Amino acid sequence: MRRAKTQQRLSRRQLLGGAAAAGASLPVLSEVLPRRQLPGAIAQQPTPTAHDVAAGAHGSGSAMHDGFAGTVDLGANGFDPSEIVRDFDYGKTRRLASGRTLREWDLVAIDQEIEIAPGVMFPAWTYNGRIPGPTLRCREGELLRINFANSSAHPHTVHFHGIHRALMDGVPGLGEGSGGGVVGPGERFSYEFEAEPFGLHHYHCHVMPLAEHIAKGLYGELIIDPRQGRAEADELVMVMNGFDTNFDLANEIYAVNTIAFHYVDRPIRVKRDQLVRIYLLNILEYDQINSFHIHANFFDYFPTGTRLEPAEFTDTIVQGQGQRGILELRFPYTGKFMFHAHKTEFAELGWLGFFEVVD
Ligand SMILES: [Cu+2]
Repeated sequence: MRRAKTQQRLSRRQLLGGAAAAGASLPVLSEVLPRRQLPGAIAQQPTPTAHDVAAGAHGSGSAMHDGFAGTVDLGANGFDPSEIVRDFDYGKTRRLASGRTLREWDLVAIDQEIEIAPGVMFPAWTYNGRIPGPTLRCREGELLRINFANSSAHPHTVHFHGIHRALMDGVPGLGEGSGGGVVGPGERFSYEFEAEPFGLHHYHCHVMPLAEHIAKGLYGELIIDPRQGRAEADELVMVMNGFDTNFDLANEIYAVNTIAFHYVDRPIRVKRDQLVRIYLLNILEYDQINSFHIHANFFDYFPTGTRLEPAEFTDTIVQGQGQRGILELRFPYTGKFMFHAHKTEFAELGWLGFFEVVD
């Protein structure tokens, strides 16, 4: 088992090494172009993995901005990363007798197959039929209630990052006697806690084996806005993730918001000089780090979004799993600007996109 995994990882390194050498003569944007060289390298591999299939699926296209050949059937998936990137779910609110706001959402765990790169299917587990799950958004100090229903064939929970009682932690063994803990197939549980502290948080399933329950797709962002709010901006959600398509405990496909190279094919359009705010989360399983790099620009970085003053002004940040932060930037020039993991292996396997800056 371990040997097979090592071999597959080795073959992936070999693939990338050969590809990089083959792409060395390319003049610009060579970080994308080496993928074009992969089919030749794949021919030498004895046992094609799903990654090989994905890599081989793209042809020798002339443009550097089509990622893989072919397109993903977003309609069949039931979600579109171009919509997810600006989709904030404010739930339903009502005013309690105390004067406080109660904000409520429904989350359902569902087993479903999704296409993560052209022709590459993945047997996913989702919250509300999408990966990442809905970006839950609220304001500091509100009372939050998340009504979770498990429609999957497997036990799940929702574990929120934040400050709350143990019963509301979504962890197996904590609260089964009170209806909490593991939520079995067909069961329900409502998580209730106060929105604190303000910042960018997230939620994910916490059932064992934990790596599998996260890697299958059960995660999403939770944004708690500060009481005073933040400056008006074009706000974007980016969840850095990946997929282990051959179940060897290593990822074959990487992405931001699930679909490999999606924002290469469909760049994120933003306005010149407008403030852009990115809510960035790394939920990637199996790899130790992930990163975000913007070309031809710099951003203010607010780790976890829990302070209103930026901690750094940079063009590259690194996040371990579960780390997240808010990025703020403006684009002074029109044109296309690349963003990608500066873990370049991930960029070559799907975690790469473009902003298109317009007047
Ligand atoms: Cu789970």
